[in-house]
Amino acid sequence: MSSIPEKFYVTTPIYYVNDIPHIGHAYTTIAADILARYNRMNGNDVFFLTGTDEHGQKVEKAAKDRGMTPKGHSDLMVKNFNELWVKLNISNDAFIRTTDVEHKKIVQEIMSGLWRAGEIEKRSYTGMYCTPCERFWTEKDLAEGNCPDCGRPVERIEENNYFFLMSKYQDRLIKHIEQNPRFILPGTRRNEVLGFLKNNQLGDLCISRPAARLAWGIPLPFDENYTTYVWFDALVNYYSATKYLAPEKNKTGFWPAQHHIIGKDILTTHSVYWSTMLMALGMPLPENIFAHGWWTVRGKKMSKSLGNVTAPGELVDRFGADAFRFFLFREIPFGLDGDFSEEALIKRTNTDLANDFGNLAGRVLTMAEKYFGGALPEPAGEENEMRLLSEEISAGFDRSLKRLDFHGALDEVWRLVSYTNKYVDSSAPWTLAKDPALEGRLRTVIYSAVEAVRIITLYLHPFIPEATAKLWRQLGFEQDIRSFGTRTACGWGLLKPGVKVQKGEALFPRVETGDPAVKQEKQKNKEAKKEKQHMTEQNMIDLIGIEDFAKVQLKVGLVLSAEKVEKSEKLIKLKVDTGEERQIVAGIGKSYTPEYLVGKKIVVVANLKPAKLMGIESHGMLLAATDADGVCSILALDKDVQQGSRVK
Ligand code: ME8
Repeated sequence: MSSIPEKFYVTTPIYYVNDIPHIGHAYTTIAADILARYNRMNGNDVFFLTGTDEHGQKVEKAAKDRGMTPKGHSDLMVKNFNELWVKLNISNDAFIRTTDVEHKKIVQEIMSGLWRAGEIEKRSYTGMYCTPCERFWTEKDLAEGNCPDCGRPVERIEENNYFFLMSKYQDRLIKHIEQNPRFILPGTRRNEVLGFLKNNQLGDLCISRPAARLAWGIPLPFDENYTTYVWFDALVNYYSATKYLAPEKNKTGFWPAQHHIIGKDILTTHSVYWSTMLMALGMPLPENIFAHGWWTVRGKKMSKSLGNVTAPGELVDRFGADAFRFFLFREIPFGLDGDFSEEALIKRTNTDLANDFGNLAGRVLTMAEKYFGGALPEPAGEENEMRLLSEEISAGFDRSLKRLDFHGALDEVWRLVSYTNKYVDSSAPWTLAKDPALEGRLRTVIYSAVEAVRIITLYLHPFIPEATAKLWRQLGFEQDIRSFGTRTACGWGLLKPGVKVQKGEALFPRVETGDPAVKQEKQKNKEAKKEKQHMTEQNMIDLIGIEDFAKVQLKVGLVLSAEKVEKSEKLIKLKVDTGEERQIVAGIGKSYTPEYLVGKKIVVVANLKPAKLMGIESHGMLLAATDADGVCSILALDKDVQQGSRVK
């Protein structure tokens, strides 16, 4: 590790205070926490920021519904976030609120600067406005007359407003994304943004709301009849916090951020609005924006009306913060969507934490106590393979965390967990202990197993801080685990023979499924299954025989080229190689950019009669699924299969 501390600035979105925090909010915040802890352990100068977004119509409305002032409502809601972060062992260095006086002042300074520099213009504007999303849309953006994001009705509004001249930065932004492959991650999200920017004319951004319509926000410094658009105010938090909330020793030196961690829902505002705002201000862009995937609960969107919003605080009370934190990052690769269920959480806790890791730590410490009175024995030799594995993991662990591949980092650690479990089983210290001639071997086995547990403990600390801090003390360390670095202290042999180790209570007691709460969860799952079965039965009324299905010829197709059909929002014209070249017109333009599709292997109905869509011939049909929320996903293949192959 380099001895010069590097600055490491990581942020989460600032969450709206119109709702209570749920698993999704916890997810992003834990991700940032893991990175912050890992960087602190390795001697970097860390600033980890989270906070709340308190202005705008959503919050004003939520407060009104409760008969409160927006500020009073926000003060109460902020408590929910802060309490949850304490419960989850979130180690944020600061908590920003957009109602902070200092933040408001900085937003106004930035606004004035942009106004003076001619980056903002006043114009008359007519647009379709979605109140819940606080966004204007053009008519062609609308989905069947409704907001394309939330599906709710929009209102036509005409008014004078101020516009940030975002459009002029389009080419520079494309270049920046192309030249900085890590700027937007994962790669699929990067391609999405690039596709969008290359295929659409970027508009200017309306950054004001008439104060008469929306008073709850920061007044425009150059026109008091207007309030700053909530996103313009919110995005500035990442910079303003460095000015008044950053740790004293590096005040003002933290910008630009290393990582803005966000969910995929707010990728455009971050990658397009925020980046162009920074360009206009002549400020450096963040190094990376990482847009992670979406959590659902039993396949459904979390929503109050569906009654499936699982409160993370309750899960922590029942299963512990470590189990919850671990589950979220062990279960699903960061970037992909995931489905949450208590059953899966319990399974992970019991297998990985209780059995694999907890048991291993428990039994090696018990044996050290039993055979050596708790004094770590001097090994008679070195276990080279184990040492090499622990060194190999160190590189892999670092590489993974640099890419925010938490899942990959845990996979690396689990290689050592599995290896050590097998090592203990096959070395059978209980047999060695019976034969005094094998005492040297017994010393080597116990020392090596305890040393491996120590290394694993250190790696896991950013993920499961509570249990690992306890275990660290059981391993004989007086100094806090946080003062050891994964890069330096994970080297083999740091544990000195003679040190007193001791077994404590089980770190991860198995979750017994006889627990009434667990039973209740099982019951819920049963009901969900039943409902699904019922739906499937309903869908099976029109049964077809295999001979009917055989009439449909499905083939693998390679997309050779794709382009939008003019004057259509939905249609994309594709040239596809299905063994023979054909033209297909598909209604997937709202969900996919043509660029994304080129080079993809898809599934095509090959023996469909040709049809004309908006005057263009289509020879076949591409298969895609669309759910109740309008999310559309094309059927692609998970292995590379030759185009033209039959799908049966
Ligand atoms: O958008 N799965 O705030 P917000 C995964 N105030 N992550 C989820 C999630 C889910 N189901 N639901 C929410 C805002 N999240 C703005 C941000 S930033 C300058 C302003 C997480 O309260 C995820 O990080 O709606 C998502 O981007 C964020 O919460 C949205 O939080």
